[in-house]
Amino acid sequence: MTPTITAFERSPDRGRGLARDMRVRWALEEVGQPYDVRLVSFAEMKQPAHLALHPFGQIPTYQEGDLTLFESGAIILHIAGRGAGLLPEDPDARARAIAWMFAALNTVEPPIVERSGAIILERDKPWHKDRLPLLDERVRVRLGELSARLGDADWLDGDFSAGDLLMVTVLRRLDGSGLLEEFPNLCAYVARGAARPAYQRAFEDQLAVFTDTLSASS
Ligand code: GTB
Repeated sequence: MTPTITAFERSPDRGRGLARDMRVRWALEEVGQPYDVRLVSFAEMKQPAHLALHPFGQIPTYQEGDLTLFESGAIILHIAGRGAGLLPEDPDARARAIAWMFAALNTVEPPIVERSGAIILERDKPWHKDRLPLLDERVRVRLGELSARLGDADWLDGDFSAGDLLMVTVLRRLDGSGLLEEFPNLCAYVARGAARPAYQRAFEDQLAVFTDTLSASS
C-alpha cells in the first residue's frame, strides 16, 4: 500500500528542505518506496481531523493502511525496518545505527532547534544579543564532538544508514549560520549526504511544492 505523508502547504523555509517532511521523503526515496503527499495549512494542522493523526498538530505524519505514525524519527525507523538500505542486517551494527538516529534527534538537534527558535522568536528582545553567543557555543560543543567522532570517515558507523540520514538533515538546519563551516569534515559529510540521488529527488519534490504555490499565486 502506498503511504501518504503530510507536509506544509507553505513551508516557511521556502522549499529549502529544512522542514521535517524532507527527512521522511528522503528515507522513502532511499528504500525506493513510492508515496503520496497531502499538503496541510497551519490552520488545518490544528483542526480535529489532523490532531487525530498527530497529537501535537504538526507535520510530518505517515499513513499506511490502518497504521498512522507521527514523529519523524519513528516514521524513519518504520520505513528503515521495511525496506533495504537504511539499517544494517547485522544486529549489533543495526543497534548502533539506531543509536545514531537517537543521537541526531536527542543530542544534536535540540541545541540547534533552540538556537533557530531564539533567532526567529527572540530577535527583538534586549537580551538576544547576549544569549545568542551562548546558544552558538552549545551548538559548537556538539559539532566539535561529532566532528571528532566522524574524523575522516564517510559515515558515522560503516555504511550510510538512517542515523546518517537524520544527522545530515539535522545539520542542514545550520545552513547560513557559519557554525558548520568551523568543521570542514562535517561540511563534507552534509555535502556527501545531499549528493545522494535519493536526497536530490526528495529535495526537488519538496521544492516543487513551493515553486508550484508561487506560480499558482502569480
Ligand atoms: N519532533 C517532531 C518530529 O520530529 O516529527 C517535530 C515536528 C515539527 O516540529 N514539525 C514542525 C511543525 O509542524 C515542522 S518541521 N510545526 C508547526 C507547528 O508546530 O505548529 C520544523 C521546521 C519548520 C520550519 C522550518 N523552516 O522554515 O526552516 C524548519 C523546521
